Amino acid sequence: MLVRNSEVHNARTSIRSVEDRFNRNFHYPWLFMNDRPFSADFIRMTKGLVSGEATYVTIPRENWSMPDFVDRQTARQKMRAMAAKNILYGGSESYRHMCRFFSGFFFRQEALLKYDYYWRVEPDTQLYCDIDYDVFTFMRENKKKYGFVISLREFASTVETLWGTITNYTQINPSIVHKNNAIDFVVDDNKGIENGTYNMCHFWSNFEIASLDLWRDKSYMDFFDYLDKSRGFFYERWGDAPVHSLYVSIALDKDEIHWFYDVGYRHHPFTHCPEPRKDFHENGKCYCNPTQNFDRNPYSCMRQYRRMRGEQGVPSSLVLSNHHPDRGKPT
Ligand SMILES: Nc1nc2c(ncn2[C@@H]2O[C@H](COP(=O)(O)OP(=O)(O)O)[C@@H](O)[C@H]2O)c(=O)[nH]1
Ligand SMILES: [Mg+2]
Repeated sequence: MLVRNSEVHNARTSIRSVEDRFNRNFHYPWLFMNDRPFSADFIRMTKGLVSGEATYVTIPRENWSMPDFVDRQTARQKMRAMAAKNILYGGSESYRHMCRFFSGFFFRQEALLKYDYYWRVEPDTQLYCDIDYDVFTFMRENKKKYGFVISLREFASTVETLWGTITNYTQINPSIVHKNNAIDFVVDDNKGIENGTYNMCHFWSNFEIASLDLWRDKSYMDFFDYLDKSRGFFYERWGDAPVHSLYVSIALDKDEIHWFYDVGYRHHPFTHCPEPRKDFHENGKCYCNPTQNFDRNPYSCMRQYRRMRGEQGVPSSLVLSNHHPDRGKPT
């Protein structure tokens, strides 16, 4: 969890939820990361909630600052212009450090080096369903590298040149494109990388269960480096969610991506609530309201995800029919 000291109570909400629904049976360690040293109070207020070991990490300055190749003045100007257009977090420098950190640096933190998988947890989130299997074992045994719960559209004004930058990169490095890729999740009409444009779909990265080796791979680190040098983390406001999602959609086998359909989850303002009722609600497993399931919302990208999976033909209002491929997986 990346978190500020001031968010301690929102952090506690999320920790309690992950512990109650999952970790009380598994006791996985928690790692808290912050660009400032954690306060004694933050540590006192969180240590007692976790059932595994807790580690508190201060992020090195060089992973949370503007690199030399970014011009401060230009960055300031661009931020002011985006703020004037009321673009979400358009004027925030710290938000940009956060997005760049999740895109390029969290997985390099020394305290994470000994781990193979992580679950990203954000403050003020809720889990609504018991998760009674080991999600990390699930990832390993099923050869999954990236797991998500909610997908949706990005604000185009935050990533104006991201797609162009990435397609320049794939032209220079065509070998990063996997032959069984998930491009149809991010590009409509079967157009592929060369002819397509980005449809703004991405996995919502405030929840991620993924392989750390996915990001530690030279293939990703070179990709990140290219994006970083093109300065869009500061001159635009590239989010870690589209950066992760586009890489995953291009460079992974689509079967290495997993939709954690069974995880009821909320991060303001959206909820994923598994359906149908008889499987998830009438047996006491979940307590969210299925009618608030974001997957039913036209702004959700589950339709594009299902299309990419070759599951066309299901009306979007019934996205979550009984045909979901991951139902019945180990519990
Ligand atoms: N330590 C620290 N954490 C931050 C900062 N900005 C954002 N975060 C964390 O980064 C994550 C995303 O930030 P959040 O404010 O939730 O953004 P949103 O979910 O996109 O609205 C959360 O885990 C925050 O606690 C910051 O300046 N310092
Ligand atoms: Mg958040």
